[in-house]
Amino acid sequence: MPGNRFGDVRWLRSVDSTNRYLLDEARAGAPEGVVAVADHQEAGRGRLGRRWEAPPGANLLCSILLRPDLPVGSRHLLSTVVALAAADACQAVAGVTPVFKWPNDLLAVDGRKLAGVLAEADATGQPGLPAPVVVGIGVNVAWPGSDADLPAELVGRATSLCQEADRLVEREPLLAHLLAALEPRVAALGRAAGRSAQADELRRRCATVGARVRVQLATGSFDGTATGVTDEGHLVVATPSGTRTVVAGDVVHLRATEERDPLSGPSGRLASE
Ligand code: BT5
Repeated sequence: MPGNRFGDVRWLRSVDSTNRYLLDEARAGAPEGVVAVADHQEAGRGRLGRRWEAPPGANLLCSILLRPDLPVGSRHLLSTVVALAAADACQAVAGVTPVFKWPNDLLAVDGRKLAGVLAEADATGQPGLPAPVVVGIGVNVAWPGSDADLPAELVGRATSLCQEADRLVEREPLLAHLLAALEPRVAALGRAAGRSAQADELRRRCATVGARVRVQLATGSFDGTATGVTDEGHLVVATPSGTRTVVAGDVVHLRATEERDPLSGPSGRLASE
Protein backbone atom coordinates (compact mmCIF):
# COMPACT_ATOMS: atom_id res chain seq x y z
CA MET A 1 0.00 0.00 0.00
CA PRO A 2 1.88 3.15 -1.15
CA GLY A 3 2.23 5.81 1.53
CA ASN A 4 1.07 3.39 4.21
CA ARG A 5 3.50 2.29 6.91
CA PHE A 6 1.66 -1.03 7.30
CA GLY A 7 3.12 -2.78 4.24
CA ASP A 8 4.70 -5.78 5.99
CA VAL A 9 1.67 -7.99 6.70
CA ARG A 10 2.56 -11.47 7.94
CA TRP A 11 -0.41 -13.84 7.67
CA LEU A 12 0.24 -16.80 9.97
CA ARG A 13 -1.69 -20.05 9.85
CA SER A 14 -1.49 -20.69 13.59
CA VAL A 15 0.27 -18.98 16.48
CA ASP A 16 -0.24 -18.83 20.24
CA SER A 17 -0.97 -15.08 20.14
CA THR A 18 -0.28 -12.47 17.46
CA ASN A 19 0.57 -10.00 20.25
CA ARG A 20 3.19 -12.39 21.68
CA TYR A 21 4.62 -13.00 18.19
CA LEU A 22 4.94 -9.30 17.45
CA LEU A 23 6.38 -8.39 20.87
CA ASP A 24 9.14 -10.93 20.21
CA GLU A 25 9.70 -9.50 16.73
CA ALA A 26 9.89 -6.03 18.27
CA ARG A 27 12.50 -7.19 20.80
CA ALA A 28 14.50 -8.50 17.84
CA GLY A 29 14.39 -5.00 16.29
CA ALA A 30 11.39 -5.15 13.92
CA PRO A 31 10.41 -1.67 12.69
CA GLU A 32 7.14 0.18 13.22
CA GLY A 33 4.36 -0.98 10.95
CA VAL A 34 4.79 -4.77 10.94
CA VAL A 35 1.36 -6.46 11.10
CA ALA A 36 0.76 -10.04 12.22
CA VAL A 37 -2.51 -11.77 11.33
CA ALA A 38 -3.47 -15.31 12.31
CA ASP A 39 -6.05 -17.77 11.04
CA HIS A 40 -5.92 -19.32 14.48
CA GLN A 41 -4.60 -18.41 17.94
CA GLU A 42 -3.96 -21.23 20.39
CA ALA A 43 -3.81 -18.83 23.33
CA GLY A 44 -5.43 -15.57 22.20
CA ARG A 45 -5.00 -12.98 24.93
CA GLY A 46 -7.62 -10.69 26.41
CA ARG A 47 -6.82 -8.11 29.05
CA LEU A 48 -5.85 -8.98 32.62
CA GLY A 49 -4.95 -12.57 31.75
CA ARG A 50 -8.31 -13.31 30.09
CA ARG A 51 -8.71 -15.34 26.90
CA TRP A 52 -9.86 -14.25 23.46
CA GLU A 53 -11.87 -16.95 21.73
CA ALA A 54 -12.20 -17.56 17.99
CA PRO A 55 -12.44 -20.77 15.97
CA PRO A 56 -9.88 -21.22 13.14
CA GLY A 57 -10.40 -19.11 10.02
CA ALA A 58 -13.52 -17.27 11.21
CA ASN A 59 -12.44 -13.93 12.64
CA LEU A 60 -9.90 -11.17 12.16
CA LEU A 61 -7.07 -11.65 14.68
CA CYS A 62 -4.30 -9.16 14.15
CA SER A 63 -1.60 -7.16 15.88
CA ILE A 64 0.17 -4.00 14.79
CA LEU A 65 3.64 -2.90 15.86
CA LEU A 66 3.92 0.80 16.65
CA ARG A 67 6.97 2.73 17.84
CA PRO A 68 5.30 5.97 18.84
CA ASP A 69 6.95 9.24 19.69
CA LEU A 70 4.15 10.17 22.09
CA PRO A 71 3.90 11.76 25.52
CA VAL A 72 3.71 8.77 27.88
CA GLY A 73 0.39 10.02 29.25
CA SER A 74 -1.17 9.76 25.78
CA ARG A 75 -0.26 6.12 25.15
CA HIS A 76 -3.88 5.08 25.61
CA LEU A 77 -4.64 6.77 22.28
CA LEU A 78 -2.77 3.99 20.46
CA SER A 79 -5.57 1.57 21.37
CA THR A 80 -8.10 4.28 20.56
CA VAL A 81 -6.88 4.82 16.99
CA VAL A 82 -6.85 1.07 16.29
CA ALA A 83 -10.40 0.77 17.65
CA LEU A 84 -11.53 3.78 15.59
CA ALA A 85 -9.89 2.37 12.44
CA ALA A 86 -11.57 -0.99 13.05
CA ALA A 87 -14.91 0.79 13.38
CA ASP A 88 -14.23 2.61 10.08
CA ALA A 89 -13.59 -0.79 8.47
CA CYS A 90 -16.75 -2.35 9.96
CA GLN A 91 -18.74 0.52 8.49
CA ALA A 92 -17.08 0.45 5.07
CA VAL A 93 -17.00 -3.32 4.55
CA ALA A 94 -20.05 -4.57 6.45
CA GLY A 95 -22.26 -1.48 6.80
CA VAL A 96 -22.15 -2.00 10.58
CA THR A 97 -21.62 1.04 12.84
CA PRO A 98 -20.17 -0.05 16.19
CA VAL A 99 -20.30 1.98 19.35
CA PHE A 100 -17.43 2.03 21.83
CA LYS A 101 -17.21 0.89 25.40
CA TRP A 102 -14.29 2.34 27.31
CA PRO A 103 -11.48 1.35 27.27
CA ASN A 104 -11.27 -1.02 24.36
CA ASP A 105 -14.45 -2.66 23.12
CA LEU A 106 -16.46 -2.26 19.94
CA LEU A 107 -20.10 -3.13 20.54
CA ALA A 108 -23.15 -3.64 18.36
CA VAL A 109 -25.99 -1.23 19.12
CA ASP A 110 -27.61 -3.81 21.43
CA GLY A 111 -24.43 -3.92 23.56
CA ARG A 112 -23.04 -7.26 22.40
CA LYS A 113 -19.27 -7.27 21.85
CA LEU A 114 -17.96 -7.23 18.28
CA ALA A 115 -14.29 -6.60 18.91
CA GLY A 116 -11.71 -6.05 21.63
CA VAL A 117 -8.31 -4.33 21.70
CA LEU A 118 -5.25 -5.28 23.75
CA ALA A 119 -2.18 -3.02 23.80
CA GLU A 120 1.06 -4.38 25.25
CA ALA A 121 4.29 -2.42 25.60
CA ASP A 122 7.86 -3.59 25.88
CA ALA A 123 9.47 -1.37 28.47
CA THR A 124 13.04 -2.45 27.75
CA GLY A 125 13.19 -0.90 24.24
CA GLN A 126 15.85 -1.45 21.59
CA PRO A 127 18.90 0.73 20.97
CA GLY A 128 18.19 3.50 18.45
CA LEU A 129 14.47 2.72 18.17
CA PRO A 130 11.49 4.19 20.03
CA ALA A 131 10.04 1.66 22.49
CA PRO A 132 7.47 -0.65 20.89
CA VAL A 133 3.78 -0.91 21.63
CA VAL A 134 1.91 -3.84 20.09
CA VAL A 135 -1.79 -3.20 19.62
CA GLY A 136 -3.83 -6.34 18.98
CA ILE A 137 -7.42 -6.45 17.85
CA GLY A 138 -9.83 -9.32 17.50
CA VAL A 139 -12.91 -8.59 15.37
CA ASN A 140 -15.70 -11.16 15.27
CA VAL A 141 -16.33 -11.53 11.54
CA ALA A 142 -18.04 -14.90 10.89
CA TRP A 143 -18.15 -16.27 14.44
CA PRO A 144 -20.47 -16.42 16.31
CA GLY A 145 -23.03 -17.19 13.59
CA SER A 146 -25.65 -17.26 16.34
CA ASP A 147 -25.87 -17.67 20.12
CA ALA A 148 -25.85 -21.45 19.56
CA ASP A 149 -22.14 -21.21 18.63
CA LEU A 150 -21.13 -19.60 21.92
CA PRO A 151 -19.88 -21.00 25.21
CA ALA A 152 -22.37 -20.35 28.01
CA GLU A 153 -20.50 -17.34 29.42
CA LEU A 154 -20.64 -15.48 26.09
CA VAL A 155 -24.30 -16.14 25.23
CA GLY A 156 -26.01 -12.78 24.71
CA ARG A 157 -22.65 -10.99 25.11
CA ALA A 158 -20.89 -11.57 21.77
CA THR A 159 -21.91 -11.01 18.16
CA SER A 160 -20.23 -10.88 14.75
CA LEU A 161 -20.25 -8.71 11.64
CA CYS A 162 -21.94 -11.51 9.65
CA GLN A 163 -24.71 -11.65 12.24
CA GLU A 164 -25.13 -7.89 12.41
CA ALA A 165 -24.99 -7.36 8.63
CA ASP A 166 -26.94 -10.54 7.91
CA ARG A 167 -24.58 -11.42 5.07
CA LEU A 168 -21.15 -12.82 4.35
CA VAL A 169 -18.30 -10.53 5.44
CA GLU A 170 -14.67 -11.36 4.66
CA ARG A 171 -11.55 -10.78 6.70
CA GLU A 172 -9.20 -9.60 3.93
CA PRO A 173 -11.08 -6.44 2.86
CA LEU A 174 -11.75 -5.69 6.53
CA LEU A 175 -8.02 -5.78 7.30
CA ALA A 176 -7.18 -3.69 4.22
CA HIS A 177 -9.69 -1.01 5.26
CA LEU A 178 -8.52 -1.10 8.86
CA LEU A 179 -4.89 -0.49 7.89
CA ALA A 180 -5.80 2.23 5.37
CA ALA A 181 -7.91 4.00 8.01
CA LEU A 182 -5.22 3.58 10.65
CA GLU A 183 -2.47 5.38 8.70
CA PRO A 184 -3.87 8.95 8.99
CA ARG A 185 -5.04 8.28 12.54
CA VAL A 186 -1.54 7.24 13.67
CA ALA A 187 -0.05 10.21 11.81
CA ALA A 188 -2.49 12.51 13.65
CA LEU A 189 -1.09 11.36 17.01
CA GLY A 190 2.14 13.28 16.25
CA ARG A 191 0.40 16.62 16.97
CA ALA A 192 -1.52 17.78 20.05
CA ALA A 193 -4.46 18.90 17.88
CA GLY A 194 -4.51 15.50 16.15
CA ARG A 195 -4.48 13.67 19.50
CA SER A 196 -7.32 15.79 20.72
CA ALA A 197 -9.32 15.09 17.52
CA GLN A 198 -8.92 11.31 17.95
CA ALA A 199 -9.96 11.53 21.61
CA ASP A 200 -12.91 13.68 20.60
CA GLU A 201 -14.12 11.05 18.16
CA LEU A 202 -13.92 8.40 20.87
CA ARG A 203 -15.76 10.72 23.27
CA ARG A 204 -18.60 11.28 20.79
CA ARG A 205 -19.04 7.59 19.93
CA CYS A 206 -18.46 6.09 23.37
CA ALA A 207 -21.53 4.51 24.97
CA THR A 208 -19.72 4.65 28.32
CA VAL A 209 -19.98 8.46 28.42
CA GLY A 210 -23.23 9.28 30.20
CA ALA A 211 -23.59 5.75 31.61
CA ARG A 212 -23.68 4.66 35.24
CA VAL A 213 -20.52 2.61 35.63
CA ARG A 214 -18.69 0.39 38.04
CA VAL A 215 -14.94 0.90 37.67
CA GLN A 216 -12.79 -2.05 38.69
CA LEU A 217 -9.21 -1.18 39.55
CA ALA A 218 -6.43 -3.42 40.83
CA THR A 219 -7.03 -1.83 44.24
CA GLY A 220 -10.83 -2.17 44.39
CA SER A 221 -13.91 -0.78 42.66
CA PHE A 222 -16.14 2.29 42.75
CA ASP A 223 -19.40 3.38 41.11
CA GLY A 224 -20.21 6.65 39.40
CA THR A 225 -21.40 8.30 36.22
CA ALA A 226 -18.96 8.53 33.31
CA THR A 227 -18.98 12.16 32.19
CA GLY A 228 -16.27 12.31 29.56
CA VAL A 229 -13.00 11.19 28.00
CA THR A 230 -9.89 13.37 28.36
CA ASP A 231 -7.67 14.35 25.42
CA GLU A 232 -5.36 11.53 26.56
CA GLY A 233 -8.20 9.02 26.18
CA HIS A 234 -8.77 8.53 29.92
CA LEU A 235 -12.25 8.13 31.39
CA VAL A 236 -13.70 10.84 33.66
CA VAL A 237 -16.13 9.54 36.28
CA ALA A 238 -18.25 11.66 38.66
CA THR A 239 -18.66 10.02 42.07
CA PRO A 240 -20.30 11.26 45.28
CA SER A 241 -16.82 12.00 46.63
CA GLY A 242 -15.62 13.91 43.57
CA THR A 243 -14.40 13.46 40.01
CA ARG A 244 -11.98 10.66 39.25
CA THR A 245 -9.95 10.09 36.10
CA VAL A 246 -9.40 6.46 35.17
CA VAL A 247 -6.23 5.73 33.22
CA ALA A 248 -6.52 1.94 33.19
CA GLY A 249 -9.23 -0.29 34.53
CA ASP A 250 -12.26 -2.39 33.72
CA VAL A 251 -15.63 -0.75 33.37
CA VAL A 252 -19.04 -2.35 33.73
CA HIS A 253 -22.06 -0.42 32.46
CA LEU A 254 -24.79 -0.41 35.10
CA ARG A 255 -28.50 0.13 34.77
CA ALA A 256 -31.09 0.83 37.41
CA THR A 257 -33.56 -2.06 37.56
CA GLU A 258 -35.82 -0.68 40.26
CA GLU A 259 -38.77 -0.13 37.94
CA ARG A 260 -38.40 -3.61 36.41
CA ASP A 261 -37.68 -5.46 39.62
CA PRO A 262 -40.14 -4.94 42.46
CA LEU A 263 -37.78 -6.72 44.86
CA SER A 264 -35.07 -4.11 44.57
CA GLY A 265 -34.58 -1.64 47.38
CA PRO A 266 -35.71 2.00 47.40
CA SER A 267 -32.45 3.30 45.99
CA GLY A 268 -32.76 1.01 42.93
CA ARG A 269 -30.62 -2.01 42.37
CA LEU A 270 -27.89 -1.86 39.78
CA ALA A 271 -27.27 -4.73 37.44
CA SER A 272 -24.44 -5.20 35.02
CA GLU A 273 -25.39 -5.19 31.34
C1 BT5 B 1 -10.20 -7.82 24.97
O1 BT5 B 1 -9.95 -8.26 26.23
O2 BT5 B 1 -11.28 -7.48 24.54
C2 BT5 B 1 -8.95 -7.80 24.08
C3 BT5 B 1 -9.02 -8.84 23.01
C4 BT5 B 1 -7.82 -8.75 22.10
C5 BT5 B 1 -7.75 -9.93 21.18
C6 BT5 B 1 -6.72 -9.75 20.10
S1 BT5 B 1 -6.80 -10.99 18.90
C7 BT5 B 1 -5.31 -10.51 18.22
C8 BT5 B 1 -4.40 -10.11 19.37
N1 BT5 B 1 -3.61 -11.23 19.85
C9 BT5 B 1 -3.98 -11.59 21.08
O3 BT5 B 1 -3.48 -12.54 21.72
N2 BT5 B 1 -4.95 -10.76 21.53
C10 BT5 B 1 -5.26 -9.73 20.57
P1 BT5 B 1 -11.01 -8.24 27.42
O4 BT5 B 1 -11.64 -6.88 27.51
O5 BT5 B 1 -10.27 -8.76 28.59
O6 BT5 B 1 -12.12 -9.25 26.97
C11 BT5 B 1 -11.93 -10.63 27.12
C12 BT5 B 1 -13.27 -11.21 27.54
O7 BT5 B 1 -14.17 -11.07 26.44
C13 BT5 B 1 -13.21 -12.70 27.85
O8 BT5 B 1 -12.97 -12.93 29.20
C14 BT5 B 1 -14.59 -13.17 27.43
O9 BT5 B 1 -15.53 -12.93 28.46
C15 BT5 B 1 -14.93 -12.24 26.28
N3 BT5 B 1 -14.59 -12.81 24.97
C16 BT5 B 1 -13.65 -13.72 24.64
N4 BT5 B 1 -13.64 -13.94 23.32
C17 BT5 B 1 -14.62 -13.17 22.80
C18 BT5 B 1 -15.10 -12.94 21.49
N5 BT5 B 1 -14.58 -13.53 20.42
N6 BT5 B 1 -16.12 -12.05 21.33
C19 BT5 B 1 -16.65 -11.40 22.38
N7 BT5 B 1 -16.24 -11.56 23.64
C20 BT5 B 1 -15.23 -12.44 23.85
